[in-house]
Amino acid sequence: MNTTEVLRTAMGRRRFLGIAGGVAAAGAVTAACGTAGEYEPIGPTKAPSGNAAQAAASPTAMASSDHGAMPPAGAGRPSPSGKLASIYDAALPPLDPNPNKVIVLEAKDALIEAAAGVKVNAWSFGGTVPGPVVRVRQGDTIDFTLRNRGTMGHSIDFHAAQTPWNINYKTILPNEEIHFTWKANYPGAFMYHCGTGPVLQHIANGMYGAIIVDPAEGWRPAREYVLVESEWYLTKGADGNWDGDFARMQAATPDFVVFNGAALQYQQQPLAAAPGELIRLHVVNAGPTLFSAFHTIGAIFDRVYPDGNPANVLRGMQTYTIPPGGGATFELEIPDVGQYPFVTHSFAYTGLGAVGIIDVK
Ligand SMILES: [Cu+2]
Repeated sequence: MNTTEVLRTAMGRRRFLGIAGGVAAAGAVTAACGTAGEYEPIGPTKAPSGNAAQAAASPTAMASSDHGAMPPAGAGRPSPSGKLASIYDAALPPLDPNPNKVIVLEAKDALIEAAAGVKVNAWSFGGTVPGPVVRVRQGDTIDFTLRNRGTMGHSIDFHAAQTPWNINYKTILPNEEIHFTWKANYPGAFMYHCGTGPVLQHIANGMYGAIIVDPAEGWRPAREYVLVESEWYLTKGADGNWDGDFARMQAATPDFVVFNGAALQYQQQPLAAAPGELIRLHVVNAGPTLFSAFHTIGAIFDRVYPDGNPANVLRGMQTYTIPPGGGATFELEIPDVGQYPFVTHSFAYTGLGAVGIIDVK
C-alpha cells in the first residue's frame, strides 16, 4: 500500500479526496503493505441517526462504507481533514542508568492537534499531550520539580509514588514551583497527571503522561512502545481552535478517543516490528473516564502484566481491561508479516480515533 492508500484507509474516502493533492505535492512515500479492505471491521463506519441509522444498518450500506474511517462529524463538531502535522514518538525512551534521577516538568498551555487539522487549546506538561514519557528504574530516587508556566493553578500526581497528597500534590499558582523527592518502589506502567480540581477538566484538557518504572532486574530485550489512551471533549473556541467542553466531559461523550493524544496517528505512521520479534507495549489509560478494552487484531498477547509489574502475569490474553488511571504491559510476538491494528475493543469509541497499526515487516 502506498501513502495515498494508507491515507484513504485512515481518513475515509470522503476526506481522502480533499487531501490527495497535498500528499502528491509533498511527494512523501511511506512503505506499508496490505489492502484497504483489511480495516473494514474497525470502528463504526457512519454516525447514524434517524433514516441514516436504517441506511447504515443495511448490508448494502455497510458493504459500500468507508474503511476504518472516523464517522462524519455532526454540525458544530470537529471534523478532521488532512494529515497530522507531527507524530508523538511512541518508542520507549532509553533508561538513564543513574539511580538518582532529576525530573523537571513544566505545566504550560499548548496548541495540540487532537485529530488531523483539529487544534485544541490544551493544558499540558511540557507542551505535548501526553506529556513526556518519564522512565526510571525500581529503587531509583526521583528529585522532582514542577514549574507552573501556565495561566492557572496546576499540580502533579505520580501514580508510581508514595508521598503525601496534601503536601506534594498541592496546587501551585502560575510562576510558582514545587519540589519533592520520592523513591520508585514498584515497577510498572503508571499514569501521572494534574490533580487540581476539577480533576476531570485538568486531565481531559491534556494534563497527563506515562511514567514507566523498569523492574530492578530489568525486562528481557524487546521492541518497546508506550501508548497512553485518553479522551478529548471539545467545543468551538473564540479563537477558531477548540477548547475543552466541561459538560461533554461530565456526560462522557468524547469527540475523540486517542492513543498518545491524536486520533489515528499510528495509522498515519504505524509502529514498526519484525516477524517473531518480542514486542512490549506499555499502555496507560489516562481516561479521564472511559475504560480501555485493549486488543490487537490478528494477534494474541503472550503475556499481560497488570499495571506493568512483572509479578502480575496473565497468559494468552485476547483483550485486557485497563481502567482510567491504570496501566498494563503487554508482550506479544507476531509471526507473520502484515498489519495488526491495536484498538480499544469498545467499538463506540474505537471509531473515534483509538486505532493504530503495528506494521510487521
Ligand atoms: Cu492542571
